[in-house]
Amino acid sequence: MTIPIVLISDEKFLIGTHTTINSILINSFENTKYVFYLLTPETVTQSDLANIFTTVQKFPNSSIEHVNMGLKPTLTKKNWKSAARFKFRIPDVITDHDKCLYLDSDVCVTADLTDLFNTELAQNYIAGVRSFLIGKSQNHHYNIGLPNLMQYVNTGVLLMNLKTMRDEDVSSKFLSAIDDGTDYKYVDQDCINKVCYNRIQLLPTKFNVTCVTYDLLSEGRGYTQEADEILNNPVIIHYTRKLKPWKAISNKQDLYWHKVSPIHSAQSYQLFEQIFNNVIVDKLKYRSRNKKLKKKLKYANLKNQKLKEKLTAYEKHPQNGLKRFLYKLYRLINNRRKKQ
Ligand SMILES: [Mn+2]
Repeated sequence: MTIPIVLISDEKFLIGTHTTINSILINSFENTKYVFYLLTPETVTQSDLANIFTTVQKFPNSSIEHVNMGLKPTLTKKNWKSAARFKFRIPDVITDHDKCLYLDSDVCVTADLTDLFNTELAQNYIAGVRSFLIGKSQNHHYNIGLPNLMQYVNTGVLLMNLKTMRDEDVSSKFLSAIDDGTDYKYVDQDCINKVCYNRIQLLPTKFNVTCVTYDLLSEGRGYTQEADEILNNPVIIHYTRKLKPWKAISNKQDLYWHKVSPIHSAQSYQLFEQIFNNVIVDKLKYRSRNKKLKKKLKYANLKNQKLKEKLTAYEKHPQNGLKRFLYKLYRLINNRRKKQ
């Protein structure tokens, strides 16, 4: 089974793309062939992509192709992500396939994607997971000119019916939707949902578990029927928070990102997890003494045993600045220095 997967990234997001791709590869079945298409603006060079290519080459079943999309589109709206325009062009760019999966670079995958890819699309343009946004703003459909939000999907994970979209020139419809005078809140997501309305198939929530979904369900709210499966066996986790998991770690879900990140060694991850569990889960009640902690960490190197001992002493770390603390740890594990 060959599964084409489309990703879009600029130079800043490549760290996410790399982990997304690695998570797919390490969880794939033996006979699944992934063909990645990485769409970037022209500012992304071959050397920026060297690490990602090296990762893909470790899996002889899979391959990756860099698609230079030219200039970064100019932003006419504040909430308009430049990558979105590239997303609209996918049906016209990926002409070798009738169907593909599109994934954001802030998702990670925990299982093989053959089942998801085999979802029958019939005449629908796309399949996606219903957005939890629905609960947050009741008038959203009215604002974007839709009768309801029953099929309003999160566009970070999409199964795309490329053939039908090409036949009906959906790319052009996306592009004209942007400028139809509507005041979109989530520009690309709104345009895609608007144009595809009535031609959208819903997927089980486990295929796009966003931070919002995760938080709601772990608090015992939301769809209860699927809750256990979504919380314990999500197929795709989507880190929708502004603070991405490669910038800070604040919960268990963020920790999984680091488990599948190609940057870590298994050992450093284990240590990381151990510290996380000690620090976050048990020690939240301790008061803040952040400065001292920072000073200590500055001279530490997590990879050696001495530091491991030192870290036991850090358990009295602050509740404030928890994210910073974990971020520091993350940097130390990777021997990264902050660029000044
Ligand atoms: Mn996303």
